[in-house]
Amino acid sequence: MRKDSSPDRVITASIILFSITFVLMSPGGIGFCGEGGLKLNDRDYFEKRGFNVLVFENQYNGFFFDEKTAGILLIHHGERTATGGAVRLKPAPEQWDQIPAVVERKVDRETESIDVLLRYADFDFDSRIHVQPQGDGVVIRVTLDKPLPEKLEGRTGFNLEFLPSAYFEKTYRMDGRTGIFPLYPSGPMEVLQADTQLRQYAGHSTFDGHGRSEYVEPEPIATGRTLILAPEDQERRVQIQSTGGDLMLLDGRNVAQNGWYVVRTLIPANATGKVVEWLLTASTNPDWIRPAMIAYSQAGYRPDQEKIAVIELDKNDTPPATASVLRLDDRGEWTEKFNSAVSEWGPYLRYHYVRFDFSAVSDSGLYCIRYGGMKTGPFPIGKHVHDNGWQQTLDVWFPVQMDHMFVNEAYRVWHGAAHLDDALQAPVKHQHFDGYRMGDSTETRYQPGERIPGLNVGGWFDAGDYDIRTGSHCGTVCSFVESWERFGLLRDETLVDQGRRFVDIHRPDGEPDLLQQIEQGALALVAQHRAFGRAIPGIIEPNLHQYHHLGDGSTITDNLRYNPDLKAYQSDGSSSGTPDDRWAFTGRSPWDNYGSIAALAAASRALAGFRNDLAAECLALAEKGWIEEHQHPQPETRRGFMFGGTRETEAALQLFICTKDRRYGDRFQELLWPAMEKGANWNMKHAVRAAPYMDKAYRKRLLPFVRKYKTANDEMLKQNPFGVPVTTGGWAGNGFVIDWAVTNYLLHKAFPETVGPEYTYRGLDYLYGFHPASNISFVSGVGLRSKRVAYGSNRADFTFIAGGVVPGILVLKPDFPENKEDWPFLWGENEYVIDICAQYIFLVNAALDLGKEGK
Ligand SMILES: [Ca+2]
Ligand SMILES: [Ca+2]
Ligand SMILES: [Ca+2]
Repeated sequence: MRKDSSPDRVITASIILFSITFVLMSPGGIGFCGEGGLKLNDRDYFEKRGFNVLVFENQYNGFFFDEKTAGILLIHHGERTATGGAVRLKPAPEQWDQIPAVVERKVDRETESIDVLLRYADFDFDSRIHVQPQGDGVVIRVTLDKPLPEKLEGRTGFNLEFLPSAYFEKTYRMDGRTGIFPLYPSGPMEVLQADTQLRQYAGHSTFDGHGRSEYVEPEPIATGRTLILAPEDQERRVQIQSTGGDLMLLDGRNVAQNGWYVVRTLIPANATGKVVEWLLTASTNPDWIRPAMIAYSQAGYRPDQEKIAVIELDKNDTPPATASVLRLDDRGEWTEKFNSAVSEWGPYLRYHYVRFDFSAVSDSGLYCIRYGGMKTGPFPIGKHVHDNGWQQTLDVWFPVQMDHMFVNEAYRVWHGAAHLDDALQAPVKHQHFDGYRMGDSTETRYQPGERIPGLNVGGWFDAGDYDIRTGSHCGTVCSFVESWERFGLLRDETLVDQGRRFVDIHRPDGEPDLLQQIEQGALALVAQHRAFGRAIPGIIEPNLHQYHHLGDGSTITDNLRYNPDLKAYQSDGSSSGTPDDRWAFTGRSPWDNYGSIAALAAASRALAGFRNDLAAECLALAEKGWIEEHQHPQPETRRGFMFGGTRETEAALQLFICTKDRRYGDRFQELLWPAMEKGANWNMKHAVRAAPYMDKAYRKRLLPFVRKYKTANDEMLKQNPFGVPVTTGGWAGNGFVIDWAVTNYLLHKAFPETVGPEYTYRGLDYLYGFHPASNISFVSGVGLRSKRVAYGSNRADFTFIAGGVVPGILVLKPDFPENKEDWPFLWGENEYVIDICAQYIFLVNAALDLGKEGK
C-alpha cells in the first residue's frame, strides 16, 4: 500500500469512528450479562465495562480508501472486533470501493446519541445514521430523507464488518440455525455483468475478468432476523436484531483476502424515513479487567543500559505497589534478585501507566519481571544481546524484496525474477491508485505507452506491494551507505548474481551483502538517469487488478513485453498482447531527483573498490544531475517541506562528502540554517550527519540546537510513559522512532557531553516490545516473541518475513492503541517497508557501537 505517506512524510491520516446506532437490547435467555447500559463518555464514544461503540470518530480519509479503521467500530473486551459500520453500496466492499463522506457528525449529550450524515457524491445520495444506547445495547438506525437513487436500489445497505480472526473457531446462530464461521473463504458467489459494477477508485477495477466481461460478489452464508455471533463465548458474543429487513451474513474474503465477515441489511427501494434499524447487544463480563501488560524488551538488555518496564493497566485495575525481577538458575528455578516500588506515570490514551526501573540489575543471565500475579517471558541481560538483531534484515528480508531477481532460500523459492517486461512510459493526465500521478506531459522524450529500455534491473519491492518507489530507494541506499561507512559491515551470507538474476539466501559468495544491496539500489537509480537524464517518481503496475497481488512477484506481469499487435492473453513466445507491463511515472520531481543525486553520490563511495565502473558512473550522474537540476529550479514539495527540509540539502551534503568541493558545502549550509530555524527537530538529522565533515564554527553554531533537541527528548517522557515520539497518524510510527533513535546516536557521537546514549537504546527497546498495547517485538524473528503475522508479500498466509520491521502501534481515535497480531492486513500497523528496514540495520549497529564505549 505504501505511498509516501508514512509518518516521516506527512503526518496525516486518521481515522474517524462513525457512530451508528447500535441498540443493545436485553436479549433474554442467551446470557448477555452486563451492569447497566452504555454511556456516552467524555471522549464521545459509548462505553461500558468490556464494550465500547465508537461512531465515526475515525473516518475514511480517502488516502488509501477503506483502511478498515473507519465507521462504527466495536471494541469488545479490549479488542477491536468490528469496524466499517456504515451505509455501503456493496455486499462486501473492498478497499477501493466507494466510501461515504461524513458531511456532519453530531454528538448530543442531552439524549446521549450520535448522528452522522453520510454522502455518496457520485450519486447525490445522503443517508443518516443515528446511534443511541437502548437497553444494554445500542440502537443503530438508518434514515433517508429521499428514496434511494434508482441505480443504488437492491445494492445499498447498512453494513458492519466483523474481524474474521476474532471469530475463527467460533459459531454463529441465525434465527436458531447454527453455523461455524468459515476458517477459509468458501461461500457461494454470484457472477455479474461488468457494466453493472459501480465505479471503483478513479475508474479502476480490482477484478481481472481475464477477457470475460464480468465480476463477482459474495452471496450470504446465512440470512434471518436475529444473528448471534459467538454464542458460546462471553467475551465475543454479539447479538444483532433487525426490526425491518433481513440480516445477511457474508464472507468478504471471497473477493479480497483482507475482507471481513459482513453483517448487512439492504435498504428497501422507494422508502424514506427509517429504512434500517438494528438492536445490537454485546455480552460483557461486568467484572472485566484487561490483564496488565508489561512492556519490556523481548531481546533483553545490555548490562550497562537503562532498564525500564512500563506497565499498562486497565483503568479499573488496582495496581500492586511493587514489581520484581527474577533470575533463572540452571535447575530451572526462578529466584528474586531485585524488587522495588513502581512509580506512577498516569493516564495515557485509554490506560493507566506505572513505570518500573530495574537498571540496577546488571549481572548476565536470564530474567523475568513479576508484577502482581503476572510473569513475563524470559529475557537475557548480557553484552551480546543485540549482536544478531540486524542480521536477518540483511540476510533474508532485503533479499526477499529484491526486484528483477530470482530469490531462493535452501529448498524454498521466494519468488521468480519479476518485472522482466519493465517498463512503459505512463500516459499523461493520470492519477494512479498508489499516489503516483502524471500531468499534461510525459516530460520525457518518450510517447505514452512507449517502451523504455533498461529499466528491468535492480531495486526492491518497496513494501508489501511491488513498485519501485524512487523516494524510498534513495533513503534506503543512503542508509546502507551510512551503515557501510560507519560500521563496515562485511557480513556475507547471501549469494547475489546480477548476471544470472539469481539470489541464494544462506549461501556466502565472497562479497559483502551490504555492498551487494547498495549495488541493487544503485542499479535501479542509475537506470532511471540513463533513460531520462534524471530520477522519476517510480515504476508501478498499471492495473488495480494487478496491484493487489499477493505472493510471488514474478507472476504479477507475464514477464513478456507488451505487443499491441497481439490480443490480450495471446503470446508469440517473446511478447504478449496483455497490457500488464509496469508504467514509469516520469513527471519532473526535484524531491526525487535530489534524493537520487544524494543516493548516487553516497553509493559511489561505497561501491568504489567493489564495482568501480558503477561507482564512477554514480558520481558522474550525481554531479551532472546537480547541475541540470539547478538549470531549471523548481520547488520541492514533499517531505518536511513545511519545516524547510529539502532533499537538495541531502544531495549537497553527499556531494560535499564525495568531492570536498566548497560549492556543495556552502549550498548545504545555505539551505540548512534557515531550515533549522523553521524546524530544528525535523532537520537535525541532516545537521548532525554533516558534523564530522564540517569545521569548528559549524559545531559551535549547531550546539544550541542540540541542547534544545536534548530538552525535547526529555520532555517526551511527559507526553507518554515510554519517552519516545509516538505518532498518531494513519500509518504507525516505528519509522519515526527509528529515525529519532538514529539521530540521537549521531548526536551522541558528535556531542557526547550533551546527548547521552539512552535515547538510542530506548528507541531500540521500543521496537522490541517497550511500547503500548502489547509487548511484542516489531521486528519479525528478533526477540523472544516477535511479529509472526505481518503485511509482507506472503500476508495471505498469515505469516512473516524474517528481519522485517512493521510500522507498529496505530492509535485509533480517540484513545485506542492497536497492533493486531492475528490479522496481517492492516498496512498502517503491519507493513514492512524498505527505508525503515535499512535504518533499522543502522540502529542496531549503533547500539552495538554504544556498547563498545566500555561503560
Ligand atoms: Ca508502494
Ligand atoms: Ca554475499
Ligand atoms: Ca507483459
